[in-house]
Amino acid sequence: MSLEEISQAVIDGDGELVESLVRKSLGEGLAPSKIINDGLIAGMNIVGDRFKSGDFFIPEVMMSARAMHSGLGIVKPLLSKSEEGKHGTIVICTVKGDVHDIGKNLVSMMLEGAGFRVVDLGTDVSPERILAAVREHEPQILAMSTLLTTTLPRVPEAIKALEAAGLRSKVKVMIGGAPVTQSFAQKAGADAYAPDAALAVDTAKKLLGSR
Ligand code: B1M
Repeated sequence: MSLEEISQAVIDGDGELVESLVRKSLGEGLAPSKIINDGLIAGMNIVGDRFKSGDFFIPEVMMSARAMHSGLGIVKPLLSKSEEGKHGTIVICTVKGDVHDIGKNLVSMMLEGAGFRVVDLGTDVSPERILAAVREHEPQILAMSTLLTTTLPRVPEAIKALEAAGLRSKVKVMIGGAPVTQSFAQKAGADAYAPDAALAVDTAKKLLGSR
Protein backbone atom coordinates (compact mmCIF):
# COMPACT_ATOMS: atom_id res chain seq x y z
CA MET A 1 0.00 0.00 0.00
CA SER A 2 1.56 3.28 -0.97
CA LEU A 3 1.04 6.66 0.61
CA GLU A 4 0.83 8.04 -2.92
CA GLU A 5 -2.55 6.27 -3.25
CA ILE A 6 -3.81 8.25 -0.25
CA SER A 7 -2.45 11.49 -1.73
CA GLN A 8 -4.14 10.71 -5.04
CA ALA A 9 -7.48 9.95 -3.34
CA VAL A 10 -7.23 13.34 -1.56
CA ILE A 11 -6.47 15.02 -4.91
CA ASP A 12 -9.49 13.21 -6.44
CA GLY A 13 -11.69 14.35 -3.53
CA ASP A 14 -12.73 10.75 -2.88
CA GLY A 15 -13.43 10.70 0.86
CA GLU A 16 -14.62 7.08 0.96
CA LEU A 17 -11.44 5.89 -0.74
CA VAL A 18 -9.30 8.05 1.57
CA GLU A 19 -11.00 6.48 4.60
CA SER A 20 -10.54 2.93 3.38
CA LEU A 21 -6.89 3.52 2.37
CA VAL A 22 -6.11 5.17 5.71
CA ARG A 23 -7.66 2.22 7.58
CA LYS A 24 -5.71 -0.20 5.39
CA SER A 25 -2.44 1.67 6.02
CA LEU A 26 -3.03 1.65 9.77
CA GLY A 27 -3.78 -2.07 9.54
CA GLU A 28 -0.44 -2.52 7.80
CA GLY A 29 1.28 -0.79 10.69
CA LEU A 30 2.05 2.60 9.13
CA ALA A 31 2.59 5.36 11.69
CA PRO A 32 -0.31 7.86 11.94
CA SER A 33 2.13 10.80 11.58
CA LYS A 34 3.48 9.30 8.34
CA ILE A 35 -0.03 8.85 6.96
CA ILE A 36 -0.77 12.50 7.76
CA ASN A 37 2.49 14.02 6.47
CA ASP A 38 3.30 11.82 3.47
CA GLY A 39 -0.27 10.90 2.47
CA LEU A 40 -2.91 13.46 3.47
CA ILE A 41 -0.80 16.65 3.63
CA ALA A 42 1.21 15.69 0.55
CA GLY A 43 -2.05 15.32 -1.40
CA MET A 44 -3.44 18.61 -0.11
CA ASN A 45 -0.20 20.40 -1.03
CA ILE A 46 -0.64 19.25 -4.64
CA VAL A 47 -4.26 20.45 -4.53
CA GLY A 48 -3.00 23.85 -3.33
CA ASP A 49 -0.48 24.03 -6.18
CA ARG A 50 -3.15 23.11 -8.75
CA PHE A 51 -5.51 25.74 -7.33
CA LYS A 52 -2.71 28.30 -7.59
CA SER A 53 -1.98 27.41 -11.21
CA GLY A 54 -5.68 27.56 -12.13
CA ASP A 55 -6.04 23.81 -12.81
CA PHE A 56 -8.37 23.37 -9.80
CA PHE A 57 -11.28 25.56 -8.70
CA ILE A 58 -12.85 26.12 -5.29
CA PRO A 59 -15.40 23.23 -5.47
CA GLU A 60 -12.62 20.75 -6.24
CA VAL A 61 -10.49 22.17 -3.46
CA MET A 62 -13.39 21.83 -1.02
CA MET A 63 -13.96 18.20 -2.05
CA SER A 64 -10.29 17.47 -1.47
CA ALA A 65 -10.37 19.26 1.87
CA ARG A 66 -13.38 17.16 2.94
CA ALA A 67 -11.67 13.98 1.75
CA MET A 68 -8.61 14.93 3.75
CA HIS A 69 -10.73 15.57 6.84
CA SER A 70 -12.29 12.09 6.46
CA GLY A 71 -8.81 10.62 6.72
CA LEU A 72 -7.75 12.89 9.55
CA GLY A 73 -10.87 11.91 11.52
CA ILE A 74 -9.61 8.32 11.60
CA VAL A 75 -5.99 9.14 12.42
CA LYS A 76 -6.58 11.89 14.97
CA PRO A 77 -7.75 9.69 17.90
CA LEU A 78 -4.63 7.59 17.47
CA LEU A 79 -2.36 10.63 17.51
CA SER A 80 -4.02 11.92 20.62
CA LYS A 81 -3.50 8.76 22.63
CA SER A 82 -0.23 10.00 24.06
CA GLU A 83 -0.43 11.55 27.52
CA GLU A 84 -2.52 14.62 26.89
CA GLY A 85 -1.13 17.85 28.26
CA LYS A 86 2.26 16.52 29.34
CA HIS A 87 3.99 19.47 27.65
CA GLY A 88 1.43 22.13 28.63
CA THR A 89 -1.60 23.89 27.16
CA ILE A 90 -1.82 25.66 23.81
CA VAL A 91 -4.67 27.91 22.71
CA ILE A 92 -4.85 27.88 18.90
CA CYS A 93 -6.93 29.81 16.38
CA THR A 94 -7.13 31.27 12.92
CA VAL A 95 -7.15 35.06 13.19
CA LYS A 96 -10.12 37.36 12.66
CA GLY A 97 -11.30 37.67 9.04
CA ASP A 98 -9.76 34.35 7.99
CA VAL A 99 -11.73 31.10 7.68
CA HIS A 100 -8.92 28.83 6.46
CA ASP A 101 -8.61 26.00 8.94
CA ILE A 102 -6.99 23.02 7.25
CA GLY A 103 -3.43 23.96 8.19
CA LYS A 104 -4.48 25.16 11.64
CA ASN A 105 -6.29 21.85 12.24
CA LEU A 106 -3.21 19.92 11.19
CA VAL A 107 -1.02 21.94 13.54
CA SER A 108 -3.58 21.40 16.29
CA MET A 109 -3.66 17.64 15.73
CA MET A 110 0.10 17.33 15.58
CA LEU A 111 0.42 19.28 18.82
CA GLU A 112 -2.18 17.05 20.50
CA GLY A 113 -0.39 14.01 19.17
CA ALA A 114 2.85 15.30 20.67
CA GLY A 115 1.24 15.55 24.11
CA PHE A 116 0.03 19.14 24.40
CA ARG A 117 -3.47 19.96 25.62
CA VAL A 118 -4.89 22.00 22.75
CA VAL A 119 -7.81 24.41 23.08
CA ASP A 120 -8.94 25.16 19.53
CA LEU A 121 -10.94 28.37 19.19
CA GLY A 122 -11.67 27.78 15.50
CA THR A 123 -11.49 30.39 12.76
CA ASP A 124 -12.22 34.13 12.41
CA VAL A 125 -11.27 34.68 16.05
CA SER A 126 -11.24 38.22 17.44
CA PRO A 127 -8.60 39.58 19.86
CA GLU A 128 -11.36 39.76 22.50
CA ARG A 129 -12.01 36.01 22.21
CA ILE A 130 -8.28 35.35 22.33
CA LEU A 131 -7.91 37.37 25.52
CA ALA A 132 -10.87 35.58 27.12
CA ALA A 133 -9.38 32.18 26.23
CA VAL A 134 -5.93 33.11 27.55
CA ARG A 135 -7.52 34.21 30.83
CA GLU A 136 -9.68 31.10 31.08
CA HIS A 137 -7.21 28.39 30.03
CA GLU A 138 -3.91 30.00 31.10
CA PRO A 139 -2.00 28.42 28.18
CA GLN A 140 1.78 28.40 27.96
CA ILE A 141 1.47 29.14 24.22
CA LEU A 142 -0.93 31.09 22.05
CA ALA A 143 -0.74 29.76 18.48
CA MET A 144 -2.18 31.88 15.67
CA SER A 145 -2.59 30.86 12.05
CA THR A 146 -3.36 33.00 9.02
CA LEU A 147 -3.45 32.22 5.32
CA LEU A 148 -4.35 35.61 3.88
CA THR A 149 -2.01 38.55 3.40
CA THR A 150 -4.99 40.78 4.21
CA THR A 151 -5.32 39.24 7.68
CA LEU A 152 -1.60 39.32 8.56
CA PRO A 153 -2.12 42.62 10.49
CA ARG A 154 -4.53 40.77 12.83
CA VAL A 155 -1.46 39.04 14.34
CA PRO A 156 0.32 42.15 15.75
CA GLU A 157 -3.11 43.49 16.74
CA ALA A 158 -3.78 40.42 18.87
CA ILE A 159 -0.30 40.64 20.41
CA LYS A 160 -0.85 44.31 21.25
CA ALA A 161 -4.17 43.39 22.84
CA LEU A 162 -2.35 40.83 25.03
CA GLU A 163 0.13 43.53 26.05
CA ALA A 164 -2.61 46.04 26.84
CA ALA A 165 -4.35 43.42 29.00
CA GLY A 166 -1.12 42.68 30.92
CA LEU A 167 -1.08 39.08 29.63
CA ARG A 168 1.84 39.17 27.20
CA SER A 169 4.47 38.07 29.72
CA LYS A 170 2.32 35.08 30.72
CA VAL A 171 2.11 33.42 27.30
CA LYS A 172 4.49 32.65 24.43
CA VAL A 173 3.18 33.46 20.96
CA MET A 174 3.80 31.14 18.01
CA ILE A 175 2.51 31.98 14.53
CA GLY A 176 2.33 30.31 11.13
CA GLY A 177 0.50 30.05 7.84
CA ALA A 178 1.53 30.38 4.21
CA PRO A 179 2.20 34.16 4.07
CA VAL A 180 3.95 34.27 7.46
CA THR A 181 7.75 34.55 7.56
CA GLN A 182 10.37 34.66 10.28
CA SER A 183 10.93 38.36 9.69
CA PHE A 184 7.19 39.08 9.86
CA ALA A 185 7.02 37.14 13.14
CA GLN A 186 9.81 39.25 14.60
CA LYS A 187 8.23 42.52 13.48
CA ALA A 188 4.83 41.41 14.80
CA GLY A 189 6.30 40.72 18.23
CA ALA A 190 5.74 36.94 18.19
CA ASP A 191 8.12 34.62 20.04
CA ALA A 192 8.34 32.06 17.24
CA TYR A 193 7.34 31.15 13.70
CA ALA A 194 6.87 27.62 12.38
CA PRO A 195 6.60 26.93 8.64
CA ASP A 196 4.70 23.64 8.92
CA ALA A 197 2.80 21.38 11.29
CA ALA A 198 5.74 19.13 12.11
CA LEU A 199 8.03 22.07 12.88
CA ALA A 200 5.23 23.66 14.93
CA VAL A 201 5.60 20.76 17.37
CA ASP A 202 9.38 21.19 17.59
CA THR A 203 9.01 24.94 17.96
CA ALA A 204 6.41 24.63 20.71
CA LYS A 205 8.65 22.22 22.62
CA LYS A 206 11.62 24.55 22.20
CA LEU A 207 9.58 27.52 23.40
CA LEU A 208 8.77 25.65 26.60
CA GLY A 209 12.20 24.11 26.97
CA SER A 210 10.66 20.61 26.90
CA ARG A 211 12.48 19.11 23.94
CO1 B1M B 1 -8.31 30.30 0.14
N1 B1M B 1 -6.77 31.38 -0.35
N2 B1M B 1 -9.44 31.88 0.08
N3 B1M B 1 -9.75 29.07 0.50
N4 B1M B 1 -7.07 28.90 -0.17
C1 B1M B 1 -5.46 30.71 -0.38
C2 B1M B 1 -4.78 30.84 0.98
C3 B1M B 1 -4.72 31.51 -1.53
C4 B1M B 1 -3.20 31.49 -1.40
C5 B1M B 1 -5.18 30.95 -2.90
C6 B1M B 1 -4.59 31.71 -4.07
O1 B1M B 1 -5.07 32.75 -4.43
N5 B1M B 1 -3.55 31.20 -4.67
C7 B1M B 1 -5.35 32.93 -1.39
C8 B1M B 1 -4.64 33.89 -0.44
C9 B1M B 1 -3.87 34.93 -1.21
C10 B1M B 1 -3.21 35.88 -0.28
O2 B1M B 1 -3.75 36.37 0.66
N6 B1M B 1 -1.95 36.13 -0.58
C11 B1M B 1 -6.75 32.57 -0.90
C12 B1M B 1 -7.88 33.42 -1.03
C13 B1M B 1 -7.65 34.74 -1.76
C14 B1M B 1 -9.14 33.09 -0.52
C15 B1M B 1 -10.42 33.92 -0.58
C16 B1M B 1 -10.26 35.43 -0.35
C17 B1M B 1 -11.04 33.61 -1.96
C18 B1M B 1 -12.28 34.42 -2.30
O3 B1M B 1 -13.29 34.28 -1.67
N7 B1M B 1 -12.10 35.26 -3.29
C19 B1M B 1 -11.29 33.28 0.51
C20 B1M B 1 -11.05 33.92 1.89
C21 B1M B 1 -12.07 33.50 2.90
C22 B1M B 1 -11.69 34.01 4.28
O4 B1M B 1 -10.85 33.42 4.93
N8 B1M B 1 -12.26 35.13 4.69
C23 B1M B 1 -10.76 31.89 0.48
C24 B1M B 1 -11.52 30.76 0.78
C25 B1M B 1 -11.05 29.45 0.73
C26 B1M B 1 -11.94 28.22 0.92
C27 B1M B 1 -13.06 28.43 1.92
C28 B1M B 1 -12.53 27.87 -0.44
C29 B1M B 1 -10.87 27.13 1.29
C30 B1M B 1 -10.63 27.01 2.81
C31 B1M B 1 -11.25 25.75 3.39
C32 B1M B 1 -10.81 25.56 4.81
O5 B1M B 1 -9.71 25.89 5.23
N9 B1M B 1 -11.71 24.96 5.56
C33 B1M B 1 -9.61 27.72 0.68
C34 B1M B 1 -8.43 26.98 0.42
C35 B1M B 1 -8.54 25.49 0.66
C36 B1M B 1 -7.24 27.57 -0.06
C37 B1M B 1 -5.95 26.89 -0.55
C38 B1M B 1 -6.24 26.31 -1.94
C39 B1M B 1 -5.39 25.78 0.28
C40 B1M B 1 -5.13 26.17 1.73
C41 B1M B 1 -4.79 24.92 2.49
O6 B1M B 1 -5.63 24.39 3.19
N10 B1M B 1 -3.57 24.41 2.26
C42 B1M B 1 -4.93 28.11 -0.60
C43 B1M B 1 -3.95 28.02 -1.75
C44 B1M B 1 -2.66 27.35 -1.37
O7 B1M B 1 -2.31 27.18 -0.23
N11 B1M B 1 -1.90 27.01 -2.35
C45 B1M B 1 -5.82 29.28 -0.50
C46 B1M B 1 -3.13 23.15 2.85
C47 B1M B 1 -2.67 23.40 4.28
C48 B1M B 1 -2.17 22.08 4.85
O8 B1M B 1 -1.59 24.34 4.22
O9 B1M B 1 -2.86 26.13 5.50
O10 B1M B 1 -0.56 26.61 4.49
P1 B1M B 1 -1.51 25.65 5.13
O11 B1M B 1 -0.87 25.16 6.48
C49 B1M B 1 0.44 24.66 6.58
C50 B1M B 1 1.48 25.73 6.92
O12 B1M B 1 1.16 27.03 6.43
C51 B1M B 1 1.61 25.66 8.41
O13 B1M B 1 1.36 24.28 8.70
C52 B1M B 1 0.39 23.75 7.81
C53 B1M B 1 0.71 22.29 7.54
O14 B1M B 1 2.04 22.06 7.24
N12 B1M B 1 0.74 26.42 9.29
C54 B1M B 1 1.16 26.74 10.53
C55 B1M B 1 -0.53 26.89 9.12
N13 B1M B 1 -0.94 27.49 10.22
C56 B1M B 1 0.07 27.41 11.12
C57 B1M B 1 0.17 27.86 12.45
C58 B1M B 1 1.38 27.62 13.12
C59 B1M B 1 2.43 26.97 12.52
C60 B1M B 1 2.34 26.51 11.23
O15 B1M B 1 1.57 28.01 14.37
C61 B1M B 1 0.53 28.67 15.06
